[in-house]
Amino acid sequence: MHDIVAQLQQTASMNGLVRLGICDAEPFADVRVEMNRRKAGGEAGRLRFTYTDPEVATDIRRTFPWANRLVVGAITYLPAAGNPGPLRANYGRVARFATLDHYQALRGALESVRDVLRVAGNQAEVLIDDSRLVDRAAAVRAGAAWWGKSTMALTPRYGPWTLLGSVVTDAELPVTSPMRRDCGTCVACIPACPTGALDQEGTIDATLCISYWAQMPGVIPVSIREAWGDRLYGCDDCLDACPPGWRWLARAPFGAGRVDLLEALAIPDDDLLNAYAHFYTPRNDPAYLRRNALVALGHSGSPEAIPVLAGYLAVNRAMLRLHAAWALGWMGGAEAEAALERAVLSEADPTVRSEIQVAIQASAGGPG
Ligand code: B12
Ligand code: SF4
Ligand code: SF4
Repeated sequence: MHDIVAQLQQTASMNGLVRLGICDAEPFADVRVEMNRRKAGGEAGRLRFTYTDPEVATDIRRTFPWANRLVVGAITYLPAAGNPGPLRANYGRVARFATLDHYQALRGALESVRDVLRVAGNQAEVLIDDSRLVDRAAAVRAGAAWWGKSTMALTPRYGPWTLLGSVVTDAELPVTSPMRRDCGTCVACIPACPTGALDQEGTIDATLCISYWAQMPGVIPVSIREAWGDRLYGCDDCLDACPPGWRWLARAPFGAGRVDLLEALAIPDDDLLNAYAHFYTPRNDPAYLRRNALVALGHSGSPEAIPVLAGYLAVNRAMLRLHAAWALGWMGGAEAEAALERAVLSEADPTVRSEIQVAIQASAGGPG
């Protein structure tokens, strides 16, 4: 038995996993209670994934009745994912977990772990970011990480900069102990969150989280747009603030993970979707990538961005006209105001029209 554990550990590290732990497959009853509480209180918003059915997500035997163990792996996407550095005109930021399809490397590594188990005659399946398992709960139980107040699972040396996945198996493997660590008196992530989504109890109101809105359909609430900054996808502020990850983060090269927003807004739909195929884009509708880019451009746009935003005041999709109007209002100035004044004359949609009117007021007070 110890031979196979040693083999699993060796396979894991040879394939780039920074941590491997093993836990039992009993239901995560406390996680289920917390998920149902958040669903009932509205803090899960319109999240699907694990929230589609918390009973299933917190009891792996509902999916795999033969499950005995979860072999949990963590991979780090730093330093390769880089550090976007300070704001750059007309550029946006992608959260590091999504600068590339880092899940691919995790999947490859866990498939190798799975194969070791299968060759030894066991059943084994890989689950990553799957609606049937809460990855962080498994990682914490298996001693691959500990809970942070940001709700991130933190791993020694790498802090929050990991992605997590599991191999579920019927093998009777010895389990690893959970880590005896916690955040102590640190609360750095809580004020670092630009929207106040976190609290000291280690919980999150997803409806306030920028990362949530970057992957939700519909109109982004104004308060979230204002806090959005130059993000195209995801948010790393609570991770950046987390001291256990600082030394690892310091190795990341500056300037990586920046996206030319003017280009993103100019290219055809298919090219845009292909460029960001590894993002979770609602309904695979490129309009939501454009929506995010418009809000980001409102924060990082130079005068060169104004004609591009003005062009979006004339597109067919009301949702895009609305966000373009907001971005022009947020940038402010005479040129933005003139574009909005022209657009309001022909705008037929009452919601967009009133957004344009608000933006005209805002732009009049803007930098110019
Ligand atoms: C839904 C989801 C989201 C939602 C909701 C997040 C959330 N916290 O629930 C949104 C869209 C907001 C999101 C954002 C992000 N996500 Co996400 N997401 C998921 C997903 C699909 C399910 C998460 C889930 O079911 N949570 C259930 C709830 C109940 O868990 P929890 O929030 O962690 O709550 C626990 C803690 O609060 C703890 N707790 C309770 N009380 C207390 C008290 C104290 C003092 C402490 C310390 C802890 C504590 O117990 C709670 C219950 O167990 C998982 C993949 C998966 N299948 O698991 C990825 C996952 C969690 N996401 C991930 C990532 C990388 C992110 C982002 C960093 C991406 C980004 N850069 O934009 C952000 C981080 C935002 C944040 N602070 O959480 C990684 C996290 C890796 C890690 N090392 O933790 C995961 C595991 C994906 C993966 N396979 O690697 N995500
Ligand atoms: S990802 Fe950003 S918005 Fe979401 S909780 Fe963390 S800091 Fe707040
Ligand atoms: S910033 Fe501090 S409180 Fe927040 S998760 Fe990291 S160690 Fe915990």
